[in-house]
Amino acid sequence: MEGLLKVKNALVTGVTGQDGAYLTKYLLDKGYNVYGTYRRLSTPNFWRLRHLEIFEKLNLISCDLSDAGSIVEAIKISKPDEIYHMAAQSFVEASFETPVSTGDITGLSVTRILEALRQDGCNAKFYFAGTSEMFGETGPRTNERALNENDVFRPMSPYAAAKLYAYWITRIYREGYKMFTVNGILFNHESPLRGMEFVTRKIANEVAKIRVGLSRELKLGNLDAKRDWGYAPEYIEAIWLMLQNKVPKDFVIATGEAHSVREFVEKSFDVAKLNWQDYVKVDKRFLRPLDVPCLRGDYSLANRELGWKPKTKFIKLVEIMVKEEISRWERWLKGETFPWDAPNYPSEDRLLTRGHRM
Ligand code: NDP
Ligand code: GDR
Repeated sequence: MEGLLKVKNALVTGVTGQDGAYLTKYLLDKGYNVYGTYRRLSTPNFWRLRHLEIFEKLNLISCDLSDAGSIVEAIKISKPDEIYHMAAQSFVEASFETPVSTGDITGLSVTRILEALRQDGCNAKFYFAGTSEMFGETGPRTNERALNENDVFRPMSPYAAAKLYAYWITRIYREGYKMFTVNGILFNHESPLRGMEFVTRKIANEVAKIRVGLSRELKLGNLDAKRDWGYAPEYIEAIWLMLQNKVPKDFVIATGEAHSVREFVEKSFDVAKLNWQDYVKVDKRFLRPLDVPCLRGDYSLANRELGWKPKTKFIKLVEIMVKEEISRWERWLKGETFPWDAPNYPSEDRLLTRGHRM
């Protein structure tokens, strides 16, 4: 009988990013035929897929989210049973610099995909990568209350506003056209494959460079912000479970704990056996026009209905990230080459734009 089971096709947008790469590996391991979209760049960006040793195993399709035709083409080529829409302009800070293109890529692209599916009569199940940032100001000032699927959304950035538009479009197509579309409301999830701009990877990388003698300071913005940080590979399982659920439904995925950026800094320097106060400087260029003070998630619905719960808690996550970064820089100093972004990453001092003018 096993030979008669149809191999499922999955279309994953944004396979060059953290979640797209982990999700592709997860689906390949489950026996899926995976089609992944990437956008044409002047220099290819496949280091995460090479790190996970899956670059040769997936089918790559060039597709830009601003280009509806390329989305239609990706659906035609892949004939998907399941679509995981992970691609986005995902950096909150950058959304203040490019609010219009963030609205287009992070928000409107979802309508492009759903409309392409509807017009094609394609029955693929659709996952949208929603975010805790949509809660924005609803997040309490302190971490006494965790947010769930019934809390009100009050976004505080162009990124969060774009995601909220896409969240509603996903629900509208579900209710209006009876399509199987779901919103994951995922809180921050991190890993050694995280983009370098995000605060956890930025901290882990700089602490490691200080440890091996390649840097002397770490410049950060708001140290008081609190986030609910989980381990990315575990969140991928929750994403998959949402599309296996009998009914299309939205779920919060989180650890249930919030910690401040300051705590992440302290624990990271502890792992490297250094005193954080000797190295950390607050630089106002890293402050945002608005910043959500605290986000903590209540994952009990996902626990009850999907059987999902987080395993890796805060201290372990910090340890995984800092140890991996120290090991990478040590290998690099020995002359080893391996798939990794850090050595080519310029100092943020050379990259900042809007912050310089504030
Ligand atoms: P990343 O920033 O690591 O990856 C984003 C992906 O989107 C990359 O593959 C990127 O391609 C692609 N992309 C960006 N712009 C375009 C475009 N115009 N056309 C085609 N592709 C594009 O994000 P994550 O993996 O961390 O997150 C995945 C998704 O989940 C995102 O939608 C994010 O907003 C959301 N999310 C993430 C959370 C987290 O904590 N990680 C929490 C909640 C939601 P390229 O490599 O070329 O830049
Ligand atoms: P976030 O992640 O905005 O929560 O969005 P990020 O790591 O960028 O910021 C977390 C908090 O740290 C504060 N912070 C700094 N942030 C950055 N990047 N750099 C700094 O130097 C710095 N100093 C302090 C920020 O102000 C903020 O409060 C992430 C993304 O993955 C989104 O795509 C996703 O939707 C949400 O998580 C959930």
